[in-house]
Amino acid sequence: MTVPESSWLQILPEVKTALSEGRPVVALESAVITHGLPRPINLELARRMQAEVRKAGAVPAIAAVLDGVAKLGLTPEELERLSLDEQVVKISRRDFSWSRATGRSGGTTVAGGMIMARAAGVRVFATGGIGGVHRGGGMDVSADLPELAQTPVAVVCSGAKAILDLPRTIEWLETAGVPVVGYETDELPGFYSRESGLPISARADTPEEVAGILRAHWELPSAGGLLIGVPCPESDAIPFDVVQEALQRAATEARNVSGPALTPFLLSRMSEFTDGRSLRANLALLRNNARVAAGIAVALN
Ligand code: PSU
Ligand code: MN
Repeated sequence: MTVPESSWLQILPEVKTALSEGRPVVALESAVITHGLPRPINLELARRMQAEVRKAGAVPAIAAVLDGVAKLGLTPEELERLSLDEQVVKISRRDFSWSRATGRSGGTTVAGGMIMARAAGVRVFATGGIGGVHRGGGMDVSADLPELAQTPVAVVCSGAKAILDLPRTIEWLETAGVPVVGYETDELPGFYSRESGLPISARADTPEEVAGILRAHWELPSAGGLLIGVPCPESDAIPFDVVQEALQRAATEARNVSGPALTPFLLSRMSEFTDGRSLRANLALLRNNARVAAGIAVALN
C-alpha cells in the first residue's frame, strides 16, 4: 500500500516500511505515558508495550507530538525525551493546531492518536482506557467519544477509566453506533477491575473473531471506530468494591479540579488510596492490551 504522508504527520521509517509492505502495525497512545503514569515508570512501560507488540508479530508505533510535529512511531531517543520531559502537554483533537503553530511537544490522547493512526492507514490502536462522560451533571465529555464515532480505528483498551460515569459513557457509545466488543468477556471491563456490570454489544474470544467483526464493520458506509474491551489480567486486577471506595475518596478531593487536569489528578490519587495496586493494575493491563492488539492486527492482515 502507498503510505500517505503530509507535512503535519511524520511516520517513522520502520513503520512506513511495514505499512508499505502490508505488515501489521499497532499504534500506541502516549498521553497515558506523559500524563497517566509517574516518571520514570512511564518510560519503562512504553518500552514494554512496544516489546509486547513486537513479540506478537507486529510493529509498534507510538503516536505523539514533538516540537509541533505529529509523529507516528518514535525513535528510542524521542521516546525517552517525551517520557521524561515535564513540560509536555496533553494533545487531543482540538490541540493539534496550536501545538503545531507554537512548536510544543505532547502526549496524544486516544482521540489524538486515532486521528494520526487513521491518517497513516493504521487500523489498530492500543491503550489503557478511553476517556468518557465524567461524573456529575456537567458537560465534561471526552473528545475520545466523538472520535470513536467518526474515525475507523479499533481501540483496544480495558474499558473507560473507572473514574468516569461508565453507564452514561456506554449509552453515549450506543447512541453514536460504536460497537463495544468484549474480548473473552460478556461485560465491559471495569479498567482496574475485570468487571463493571455493564453490557457490551458483542463478544469475541479470539483475535480472528475480532478481526472478522472489524472487517464487517468497515464494510458499512461511513463506519467509524470500535472499542475492544480486554479485562485486566487476573493476577493484577482489583476487586470492584475496592476500586469504588478509592474512587469515592478521589472524587471528593477532585471537586476543584477540572478540564484536562482532572484525569491525571484522579489517577494519581487512586494510586495512593490503593497503596499502588491501581498503578500495578494499570501497568499490567497496558502491556496485555498491547499484546492483544498486536494479535488482532496480525489477524486483520
Ligand atoms: N487512561 C489512563 N490514563 C490516561 C488516559 C486514559 O489510564 O491518562 C488519558 C487518555 O489519553 C485518554 C484521555 O484519551 O485520558 C482522556 O482525557 P479527556 O477526558 O481530557 O479527553
Ligand atoms: Mn475531559
